[in-house]
Amino acid sequence: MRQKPPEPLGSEITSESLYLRRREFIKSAAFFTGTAAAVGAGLQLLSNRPTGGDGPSLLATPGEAPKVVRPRGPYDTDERATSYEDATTYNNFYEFGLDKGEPAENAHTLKPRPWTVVIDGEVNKPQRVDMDTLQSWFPLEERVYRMRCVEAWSMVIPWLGFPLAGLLRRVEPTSKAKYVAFTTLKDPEQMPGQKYPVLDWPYVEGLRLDEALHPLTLMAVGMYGRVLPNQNGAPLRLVVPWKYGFKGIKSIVRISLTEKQPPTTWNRSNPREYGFFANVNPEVAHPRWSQASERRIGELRRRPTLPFNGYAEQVADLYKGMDLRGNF
Ligand SMILES: Nc1nc2c(c(=O)[nH]1)N[C@H]1C(S)=C(S)[C@@H](COP(=O)(O)O)O[C@H]1N2
Ligand SMILES: [Mo]
Repeated sequence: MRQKPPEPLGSEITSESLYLRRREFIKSAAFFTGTAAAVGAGLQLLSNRPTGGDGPSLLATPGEAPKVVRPRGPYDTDERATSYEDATTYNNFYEFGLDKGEPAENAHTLKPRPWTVVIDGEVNKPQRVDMDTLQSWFPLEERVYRMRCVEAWSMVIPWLGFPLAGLLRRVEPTSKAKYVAFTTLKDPEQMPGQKYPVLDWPYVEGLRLDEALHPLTLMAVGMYGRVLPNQNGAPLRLVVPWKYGFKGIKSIVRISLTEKQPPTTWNRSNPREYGFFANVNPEVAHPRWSQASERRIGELRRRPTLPFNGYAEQVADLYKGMDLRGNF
């Protein structure tokens, strides 16, 4: 008998009983067989890893000048980047398990190449494109962004990617296009967590078209100068730095322009707790915890959470006249 799925997205102040029920679920459902062995092997691999990661470098292809742009201003920050180790071993990617360490242990089953991305819906030029071709259309930019999870922890991550706006302009949205819908791969063989009804699979997310066209909105293919690790959403993931981390959908296979607001996974799972907009807002508490402060991974003291995660100057205008409490 399959047990009831656990509560969605626990906070860091998840109650002990909830924590235990989650463990129980994982054990009873044999969520991942052979996990213990995999943990041992994974740790050994990690300890042999040079600092800065083990992925192929995107920055230094021999014989080729790196085509990486590093824009400044809001696309950069003086804040210290989270360590590569933390950013790649403390993850949310429920397709590979519910605990923070599980994606790093389990995501080796994901095959990020070959990979096809479909771009369709309200566009003049629908595409079905190979990932390498898609990536070749744009110069890579390095952008150092804060990332604030709805669970009240945060990181600073140097991403490599290109603005979503460039991709959207290339496919020419029609006048009917008002939203952009994103879909993660659905393949329980590659993503074993999809064998369990923890969430409605595949994971889906969405943005209003003006949010998607905002210059801060990034399609990431790498981080820390390297190819994106599987657990961070290889080969293509969304990064929207002024919104809670769950908007940053991983391992994308489809981007559809739509007339109507598309469903989003966490909103579907618990509409009282997770809205469509999910803009970082210290004044609007999650029903189970405050959003006024956060724990920066790698730091001891909590720090205050900033409106729009510190990007208010760039994005507040998108929401002029909107009630940000109702539209949380
Ligand atoms: N497909 C998919 N995308 C996802 C998630 C997920 O479970 N599945 N988790 C989200 C959440 S809650 C967060 S905080 C970020 C975490 O990204 P990171 O692991 O690279 O830090 O990914 C987001 N994207
Ligand atoms: Mo999150």
